[in-house]
Amino acid sequence: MSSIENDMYLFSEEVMIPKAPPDFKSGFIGIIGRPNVGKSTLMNQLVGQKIAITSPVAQTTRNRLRGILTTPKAQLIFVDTPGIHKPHHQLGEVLVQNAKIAIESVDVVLFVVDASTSCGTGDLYIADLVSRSDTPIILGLNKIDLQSEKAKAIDASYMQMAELHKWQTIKFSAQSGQGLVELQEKLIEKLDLGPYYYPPDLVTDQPERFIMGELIREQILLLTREEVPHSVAVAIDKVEETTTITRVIATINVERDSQKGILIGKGGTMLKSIGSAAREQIQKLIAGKVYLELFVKVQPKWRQSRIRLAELGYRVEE
Ligand SMILES: Nc1nc2c(ncn2[C@@H]2O[C@H](COP(=O)(O)OP(=O)(O)OP(=O)(O)O)[C@@H](O)[C@H]2O)c(=O)[nH]1
Ligand SMILES: [Mg+2]
Repeated sequence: MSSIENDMYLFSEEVMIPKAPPDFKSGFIGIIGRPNVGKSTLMNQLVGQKIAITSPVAQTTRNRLRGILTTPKAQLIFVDTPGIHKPHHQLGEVLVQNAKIAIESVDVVLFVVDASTSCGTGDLYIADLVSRSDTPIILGLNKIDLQSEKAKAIDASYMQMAELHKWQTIKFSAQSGQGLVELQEKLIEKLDLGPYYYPPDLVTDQPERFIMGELIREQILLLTREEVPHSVAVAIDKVEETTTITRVIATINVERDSQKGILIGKGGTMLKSIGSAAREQIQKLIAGKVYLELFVKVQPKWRQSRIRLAELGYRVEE
């Protein structure tokens, strides 16, 4: 970033960032937790736009994603991470490695747990991991809308963990929005004075192409079953904009012929359903008409190969 005038900074070739007022706060907040606890749902709610895909299937998120919330007082940059779990293959290892890097590189860790069930070994494993770093930690109890009469016992199981590590706690529902204003306030309290890192109206650092690929993958997660979802990687091959329509061509990579068969479905019905649902989502993203063409390709063992993972857009750290 280079200084242009006293009150503006050059962010990219076209975008200028205003200089923040003297009492402005900013910083990076890592959203960490087990798979499926609602990390991506939370980030989408906080920034007010769907930038990360979500699904009832564990291990939905694959890359660290930034979501940006700018208020008059502060700029909060959320880093959504893949759920931390015991890895079984190279992709799993890359995902967990990415989450660990996030813990070290942020100003605050928001450790999210699913408060519709009690604290489990997966949470304790992460507690141990995050407590080894010097980054300040807040424990966030999510899904309180699902809490039943057992709420007290459930809360106590998490409070015990928080007291042990002297962590602040906060309860909320990423889905209903309950408690999120308080969460925002608490996070701002933890941040230091700082500049705008991004233009105030930007909500993510991800290019549109990446989100398009994710929206296609989301429909695959929602519409197919069993081993297919985790064997899929989507590559956007082409985006052509005309004045009336945006043409998107994408390839869905799978590992086996059988998965290709499931994805295409009888007479192409499955691929058609995925395509039309994804097209609607992409239309919302770009606020315009979309023509989506999908291809399915077998790439044996892409999850085992670090080179293929990098080619498919995963951050593979040495
Ligand atoms: N009832 C309820 N459901 C929620 C809440 N937050 C998230 N969910 C649901 O929980 C499921 C998982 O949400 P995600 O946001 O994909 O979870 P994640 O932690 O990002 O999962 P990974 O990316 O796999 O690590 C989805 O079906 C969400 O709709 C909540 O506050 N209440
Ligand atoms: Mg996620």
